[in-house]
Amino acid sequence: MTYTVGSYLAARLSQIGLKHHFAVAGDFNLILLDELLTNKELEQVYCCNELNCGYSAEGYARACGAAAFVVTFSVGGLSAINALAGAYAENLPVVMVSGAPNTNDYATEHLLHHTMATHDFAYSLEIARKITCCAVAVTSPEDAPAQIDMALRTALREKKPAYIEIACNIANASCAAPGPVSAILSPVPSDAESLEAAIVAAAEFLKSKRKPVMMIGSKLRAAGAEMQAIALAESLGCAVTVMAAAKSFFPESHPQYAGIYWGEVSSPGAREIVDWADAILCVGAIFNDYSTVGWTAMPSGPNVLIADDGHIQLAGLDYSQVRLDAFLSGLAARIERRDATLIEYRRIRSAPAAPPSADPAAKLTRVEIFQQVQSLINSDTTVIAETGDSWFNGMHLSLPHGARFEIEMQWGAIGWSVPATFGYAVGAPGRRVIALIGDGSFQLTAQEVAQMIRRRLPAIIFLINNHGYTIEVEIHDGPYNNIKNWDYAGLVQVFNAEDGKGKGLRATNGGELAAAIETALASREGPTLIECVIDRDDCSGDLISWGRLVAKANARPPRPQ
Ligand code: TPU
Ligand code: MG
Repeated sequence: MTYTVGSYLAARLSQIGLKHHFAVAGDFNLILLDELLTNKELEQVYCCNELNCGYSAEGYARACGAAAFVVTFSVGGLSAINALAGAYAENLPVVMVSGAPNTNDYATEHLLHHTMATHDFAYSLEIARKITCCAVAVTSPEDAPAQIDMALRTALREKKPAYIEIACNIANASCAAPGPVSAILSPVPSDAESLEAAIVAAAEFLKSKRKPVMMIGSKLRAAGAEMQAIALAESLGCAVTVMAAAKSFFPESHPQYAGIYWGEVSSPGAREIVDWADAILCVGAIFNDYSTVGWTAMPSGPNVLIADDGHIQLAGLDYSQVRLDAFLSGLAARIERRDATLIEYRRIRSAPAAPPSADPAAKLTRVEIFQQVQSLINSDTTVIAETGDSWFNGMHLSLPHGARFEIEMQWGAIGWSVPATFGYAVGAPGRRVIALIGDGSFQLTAQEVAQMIRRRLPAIIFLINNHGYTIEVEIHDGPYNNIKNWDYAGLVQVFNAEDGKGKGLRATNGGELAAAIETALASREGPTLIECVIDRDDCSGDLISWGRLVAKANARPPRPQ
């Protein structure tokens, strides 16, 4: 078989396990798209715009471990930058492939369309360098295989996005055949001495403690160490709390699960048990202003052990080039049982009282919505929670074994969840994908519902219409938090046009919501959007408390000079 630069890229994407790539066409990438289409193992999936295309790939990477998307030069690529930087923040290997100008036009007096009418064509690559772990421009078929391999290898190793720009007249040029895929997939091993030293030091540290607790963070999945974290937890026997951004990365059905740790807005008992502990094992944690609730809940000091992929810190010691999976499983084999925090957690946790069933004709409330959403969640469900009160409402959902939860808490860009739901559903067709989205967020990327309709994906979108940017209202209110209302349910009809099977429904009371959910479950040939209409001030108590503390952190005056 002979290869072109484009079919080489397709072969590599397929070899690393992708079955799809996302795309928006443009003249600089059309030949490349043709070449990608020659690979029958790889399906091309289209999006309405490049930002959504990037988020779709980001959602796909959450389901499948990696993703790729193709855009045209500059006008496409710059739109997708937000999603690419988001993939960096969220530790997802998303590869953005951009078409690029004909090589004959570089370093000439020519001006090109889709540029700023200057002779600089390098700015896309330069911007990409800032927000990816590897950015390459392919302008010769001889160099293409090595450049493509380097970008894919770096992205997969670092769990960060990469950028590959391919000149439009190179995409179908002949190039060498790919070698073994292990050149891209082989992992970087730990430094054996550092690993051993880190395990010995951590085992000593734990031996000197009576009440250790584990805290699971969102970098655990990227490190591929979820099973090893369970093994360590079981060997230690302690309580295991999970940070909000890592919900579902440690199973909530596990007997040692001790709730969501999120400072003042933790689930019952989780904050108390962390405060009570004499050692905190932070595994893949990210402590930022939001996760520490405006810097009010930041574990620090000599009792904290920080375990990240590539990096272990404790008691004034620092070990680098240590793989997290190897560290956790190595440590699990060397420690003594320390279950005091689990016993204490079971004493202090107070199960939240189940709200009384609402009159089906009573005006819809947030509490009623989430009670009904809860009853939908089974082991095949993935919940996707958008920035807004959906973050806080989502935290209260209890996940049975196998259920997954996706949240974009580090990047926190509203609008992410509509295309991410689309991408996730493309990547995980067997799962029930449920999205929780506020009205304000939905307005940024609404059109991607059309692609769910096009591919007949039965995702269920709960669009919470509280008539505004409520999360911002709770941080700081003003006229800018009011938004134009839409007929959200009616929008689905617009997207259906002549051939779509999507459903748009509106619920203003519990009875209507229950009926809408039944319709959604029976609907296998397209998405269902359920607009849930509630009062503007009907938000979670956690959002109010968190918003007050975040506002306080934002309002700190400048330090005196
Ligand atoms: O439930 P609720 O009302 O809080 O959610 P909704 O209606 O989706 O409103 C979200 C409001 C919001 C804004 C405007 N949350 N964060 N922001 C700031 C923001 C602006 N632009 C981007 C791309 N991301 C943001 N987080
Ligand atoms: Mg809203």
